[in-house]
Amino acid sequence: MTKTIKSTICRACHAQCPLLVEFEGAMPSKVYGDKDDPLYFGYTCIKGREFPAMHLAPERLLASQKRRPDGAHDAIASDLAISEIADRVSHIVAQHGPRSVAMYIGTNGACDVRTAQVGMAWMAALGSRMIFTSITIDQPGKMTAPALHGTWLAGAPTLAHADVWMLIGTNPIISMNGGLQVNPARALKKAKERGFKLIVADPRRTECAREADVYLQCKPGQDVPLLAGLIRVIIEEELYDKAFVARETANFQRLIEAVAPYTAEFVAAHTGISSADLESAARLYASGRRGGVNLGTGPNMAGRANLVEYLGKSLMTICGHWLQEGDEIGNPGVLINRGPAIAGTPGPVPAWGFGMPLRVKDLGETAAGLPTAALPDEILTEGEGKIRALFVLGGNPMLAWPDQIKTHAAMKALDLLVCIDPVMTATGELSHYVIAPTLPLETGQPTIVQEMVQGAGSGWGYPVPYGRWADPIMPVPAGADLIDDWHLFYRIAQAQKLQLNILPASYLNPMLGRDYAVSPDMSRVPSDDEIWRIMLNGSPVSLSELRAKASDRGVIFDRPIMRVEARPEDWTGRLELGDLTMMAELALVAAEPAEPSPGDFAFRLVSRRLNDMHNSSWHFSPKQRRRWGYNPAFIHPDDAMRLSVKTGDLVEIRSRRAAITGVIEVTNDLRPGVVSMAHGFGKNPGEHEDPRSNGASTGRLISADVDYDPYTGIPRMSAIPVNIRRIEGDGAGKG
Ligand SMILES: Nc1nc2c(c(=O)[nH]1)N[C@H]1C(S)=C(S)[C@@H](COP(=O)(O)OP(=O)(O)OC[C@H]3O[C@@H](n4cnc5c(=O)[nH]c(N)nc54)[C@H](O)[C@@H]3O)O[C@H]1N2
Ligand SMILES: Nc1nc2c(c(=O)[nH]1)N[C@H]1C(S)=C(S)[C@@H](COP(=O)(O)OP(=O)(O)OC[C@H]3O[C@@H](n4cnc5c(=O)[nH]c(N)nc54)[C@H](O)[C@@H]3O)O[C@H]1N2
Ligand code: SF4
Ligand SMILES: [Mo]
Repeated sequence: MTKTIKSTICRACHAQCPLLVEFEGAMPSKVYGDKDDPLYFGYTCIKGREFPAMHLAPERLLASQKRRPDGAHDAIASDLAISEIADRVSHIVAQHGPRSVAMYIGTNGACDVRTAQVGMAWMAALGSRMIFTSITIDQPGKMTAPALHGTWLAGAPTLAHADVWMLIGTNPIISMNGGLQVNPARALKKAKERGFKLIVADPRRTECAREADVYLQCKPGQDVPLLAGLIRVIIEEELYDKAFVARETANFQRLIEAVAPYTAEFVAAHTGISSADLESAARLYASGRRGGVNLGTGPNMAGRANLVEYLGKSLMTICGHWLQEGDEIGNPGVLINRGPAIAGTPGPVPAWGFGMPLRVKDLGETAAGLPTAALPDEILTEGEGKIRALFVLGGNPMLAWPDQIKTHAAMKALDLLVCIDPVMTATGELSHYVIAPTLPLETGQPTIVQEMVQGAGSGWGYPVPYGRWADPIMPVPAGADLIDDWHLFYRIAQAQKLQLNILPASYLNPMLGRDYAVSPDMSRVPSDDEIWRIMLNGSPVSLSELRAKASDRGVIFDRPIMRVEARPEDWTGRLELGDLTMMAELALVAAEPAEPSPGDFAFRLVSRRLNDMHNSSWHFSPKQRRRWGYNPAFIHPDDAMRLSVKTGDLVEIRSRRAAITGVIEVTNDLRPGVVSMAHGFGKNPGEHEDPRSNGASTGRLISADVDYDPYTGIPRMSAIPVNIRRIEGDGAGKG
């Protein structure tokens, strides 16, 4: 059989690594990285190498599904499904108004930018603002903190231009969570060769922690004391950038006073980090001329997302670690327009308290969007404005949203639940319709996702003007009835006689993108080429140029060099170091006791990612299951001894909310007293569960109603107090 090699981009996560796929006939036989790629240098992971095979997986839906009254699903022609859904939505809107229709954009909805943009255009045409995303159950502080602190327009240095970096509760070598660039292990090695220093704080000795110059194995849920302690040392030892603080910030004095209670003793008692280690981390961080701080899901989920990210930004600011006048901007933009590179900030903007209020828990719009953790309440609370229809774009609420029990009740209460998903998921099982989509390697795509994430933190996005287009390399399976995800919303709009106005993805700020929005001729569905032209309308490099120059391999485009400009003399914006809400929260934490009272739950369950799995996606891949098809409950050997358990044993993990069955994995990497588990596993409540085959839902242990953030609604999803006890038997049974 003839062998052909095709080049494409992986989209099993947001990192968009180049893949070379060998085909024997129609079957992908081998997948590897492209060593000659000028930025990724051949990097791939097992999820990416399995990605082409997933397109042909027997579990994949080849037709859309409609739920029968008995709960089972039958195949339905996509044309019919779309017209039935359009009718049901029109009926719901006629009876209850547009607000009764909501949309949830999950990780794969966000990665397929066309679906998110067309979906949002349809919601706007319908008149509903009820758009939710995974950001508010992920790292909401990434959006709220820059609002409270002010965004530095020049941005942060990339890894290549920094001397020092701090990672707190994030492990980008595995997660690609940003900061260390694409091919993070290589980028880190190169930086270390020229003397770059790394500080890592995590209760788990992660892949990044192994590379750290200073590693702090902190207690989970204590990042506020840790960060406040670091800031206090830097201020007390006068290691901060006095000129920058004087020139560019406001209310430094408030910060000085607010961190004063975070003495070395206080920090040691709360975080388990000695004063010597705290000081060496603070001194090392402040010694750099340019640096970055990245916080990940750990600290954002452990109770104080806004404050930890705010302190992370403040730490960078007092050290003057942002890019300064004359510094070169690594990536002036290829598919995304970068804002002006000015050494200044417009100052803080509201992080909440604007836009559309929710009906529940006094929550509303925030800089991170609407609070997803409160969406079940919006569905379950009777009265005007109740949400009755939900569209899920490449997400899986049943295995992702906190408080699985409440989410289950909400999903069952909907008049219409539609998800677009290539497989029958836990959420799909409860859906009235599951729309079966084409997959990324069957349609063309550019490297827009990895470029889009640039706003999320220091070192995120591409460090250089890299771009790539990938043509489809696999045919849609023969006999399948699939649609490109975005067609669903476009065709519902057609059926409802709505005119769409589609914003491009080339502007991160929708206000700036407005001028490039396109109102297509609704009498027909745009072609693939047309929709990408709409997405890239106004982009620095056009779709035609991208295709012409970068179809086989990624290219570093020859873009004019961009340097940070001085701000005008009369500029008034300042970085806010003393936001009053954040200062009040610092005072609250300073009054918290270090140890939980006796009788409290003995362990803290922390979140983590597994190398071989991405959230709840593609868990059936035999290669990705090689090590674990489930989500092990990692604990320290001392804890295993105390609980009389060994690797492979079953335990009950009980929180105040519920209990799940976990499979023990003993590891030296964890801090004692901590149990570490990935999310996205298990089944719906009440279904037959086998912990050794499907794992368990950590979301079931979470309550959305206690210990939640008063602005973004995110409840405690890491550092959850739990108890663990050994159980006998195979652990299979009703969840
Ligand atoms: N307890 C706990 N809960 C958590 C977290 C945690 O750490 N702990 N993490 C949170 C975080 S960070 C996030 S982002 C959310 C994730 O929240 P979600 O995005 O809701 O969940 P995923 O599991 O990523 O769902 C992805 C879905 O996309 C489908 N899919 C895969 N490929 C494609 C495709 O090409 N097209 C389409 N249409 N669908 C596709 C998959 O089958 C899967 O059903 O979960 C959050 N929940
Ligand atoms: N392989 C793989 N990659 C992924 C994903 C995946 O499921 N698998 N998911 C993707 C998604 S949706 C996201 S949002 C990103 C997330 O990316 P990251 O945030 O980098 O996720 P993790 O690798 O879990 O790193 C979080 C770390 O926080 C630590 N931690 C937990 N609680 C605390 C705490 O209270 N304080 C501190 N300091 N640390 C704590 C955990 O031990 C863990 O090492 O990863 C993405 N990439
Ligand atoms: S890191 Fe993400 S994009 Fe890269 S190969 Fe793995 S799954 Fe694919
Ligand atoms: Mo996430």
